[in-house]
Amino acid sequence: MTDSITIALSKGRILDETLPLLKEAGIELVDDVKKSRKLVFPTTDPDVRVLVLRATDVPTYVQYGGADVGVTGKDVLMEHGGEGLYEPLDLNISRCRLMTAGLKGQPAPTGRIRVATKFVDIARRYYAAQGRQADIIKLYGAMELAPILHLADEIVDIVDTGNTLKANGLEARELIENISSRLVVNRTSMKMKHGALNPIIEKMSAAVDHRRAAE
Ligand code: PRT
Ligand code: MG
Repeated sequence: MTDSITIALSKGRILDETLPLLKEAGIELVDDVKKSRKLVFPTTDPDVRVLVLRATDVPTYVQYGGADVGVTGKDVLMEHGGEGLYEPLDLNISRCRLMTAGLKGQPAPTGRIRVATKFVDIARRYYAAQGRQADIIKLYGAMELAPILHLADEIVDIVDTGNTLKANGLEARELIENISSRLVVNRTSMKMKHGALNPIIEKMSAAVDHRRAAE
């Protein structure tokens, strides 16, 4: 029992890119995740099971040992803080950028500004490090609306192609961080289940390298 492994995956876009990597590490889900309402999935390895969670809950599950290993975005990890977690592997998937953005052609006013975001801690740290005064407004989605409706001067959000910003009359301003999904491991599991975890980490790492080489 000690060496059975629970892996917490992020549902949504990250899941689609994680499953092939896991497969290359020899772990395949028995059921079709997309069609199932299950939260816990058995795999082709009887000692490995998979949880499919909201991305923001993955670091929490791994931190408290509800899962030994997890996959989630660096943005989510930065906002969580990463306590109790090792981050041994950059999976190089679901890449995007965490940026500030605002109305096109209208730079933020000098002095105290309002910033709308779901990344409250990241935004607070970023503006403080810039020496700019910012009141952070927490939103859970559709951040692009905030500048349009004068709720905020800027937003902090994920940008990939930039199409969403453009479609809403916004433009990206400053890069806060380049983002990709990461493998995270519970600190205690890393010590106690080293024998079972190491081959998984190594095989996933090899799969990532193999893909990088093909890029
Ligand atoms: O719905 P929920 O609140 O749970 O989260 P979510 O919808 O953000 O989850 P999901 O499944 O989209 O995955 C989120 C994770 O994927 C993030 O934590 C990132 O690590 C990663 N990721 C990669 C992205 C994107 N690319 C991305 N483009 N997350 C979100 N977007 C969104 C962005 O928020 C914006 O609305 O796509 C839009 C921007 O895309 P472009 O191409 O128009 O610039
Ligand atoms: Mg979504």
